[in-house]
Amino acid sequence: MRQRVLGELCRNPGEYLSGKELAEKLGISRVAVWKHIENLKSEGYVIVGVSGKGYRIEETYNVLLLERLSSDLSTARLGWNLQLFPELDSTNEMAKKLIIEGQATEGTVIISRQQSRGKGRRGRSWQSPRGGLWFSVILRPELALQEVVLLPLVFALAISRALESFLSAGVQIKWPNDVYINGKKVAGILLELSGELEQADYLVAGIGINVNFDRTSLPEGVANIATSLAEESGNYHQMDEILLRVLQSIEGYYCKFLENGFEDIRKEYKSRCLHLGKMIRLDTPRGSLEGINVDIDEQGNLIIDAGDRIEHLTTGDVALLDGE
Ligand code: BT5
Repeated sequence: MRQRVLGELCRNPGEYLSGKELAEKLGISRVAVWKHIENLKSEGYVIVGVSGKGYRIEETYNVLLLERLSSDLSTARLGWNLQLFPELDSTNEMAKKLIIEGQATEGTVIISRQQSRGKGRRGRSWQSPRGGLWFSVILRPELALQEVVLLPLVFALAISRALESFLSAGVQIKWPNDVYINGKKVAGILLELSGELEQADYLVAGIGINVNFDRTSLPEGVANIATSLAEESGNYHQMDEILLRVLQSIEGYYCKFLENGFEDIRKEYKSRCLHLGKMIRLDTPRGSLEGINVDIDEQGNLIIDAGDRIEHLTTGDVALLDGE
């Protein structure tokens, strides 16, 4: 019902709807309307109530309406089951819980308006305030592990393509799966698996996109390296449009990858890498390596020419060296 209250308010942006009108439209009591509005406000929706006039919603760009999303979604595999939560610790954790409980199916998408313990890779944390798009897609591809590890690269490419349609700036990738605009991180991906190593059972692709908040609202260390779509484009973006575009793009590249493998999209992936041909340092759990990033190979490894040797590296964090 709360989604229906939101729907009515969003249908008349900038206008007041009285409690009586809302009650009549929704077939519930005025007290029930009031309670739903109070709950929505506590979830962070900006609803202004003026006595004698009624209720008006602001910041409609941050509202996700499941009914509208489902009817506008043109994907075949992903997003047919959309679940929206006001707050979760982590959408990936919720997705994994569904998998353990046997309630998971490929294409289920878990979205949360904010996360209290958003996760990055290798135990790092992901800041997830309201105004961002935080979601996880449950997948069940028949892929061997060496192919699964390519999926974050595939998704990074898909997300960068989708976001580019909302901006005049180019969207780049920092290997393996960070999405950048103007040298700052706008989106990240965390892929987690459940099942046997040989054949992953379910995969959870967690995706975080900074959409409508100012990076200065993030903690200092993160604010310096992050950006958001709103900041880069100078205007707020309708959250559901971004989600639809990103899901469509992910599905497109995912299907392409399942059919033809990574080789088919490697060139496009490389063309977006902000460090290709540049001097970089790769920080890995086993130490750091400096050199020129000369290529990305068919297995998705980063190839570094360290001067005295060529290395193919499977994991790590890329840093551009000064002057690059
Ligand atoms: C990532 O990790 O980039 C993966 C982020 C995945 C987040 C999504 S949100 C939905 C789903 N549910 C989850 O719990 N997670 C996924 P990594 O490459 O390790 O980057 C983490 C680092 O990025 C942190 O150590 C910070 O330096 C920085 N960071 C944290 N929050 C950020 C933000 N909102 N925007 C940009 N950078 C951020």
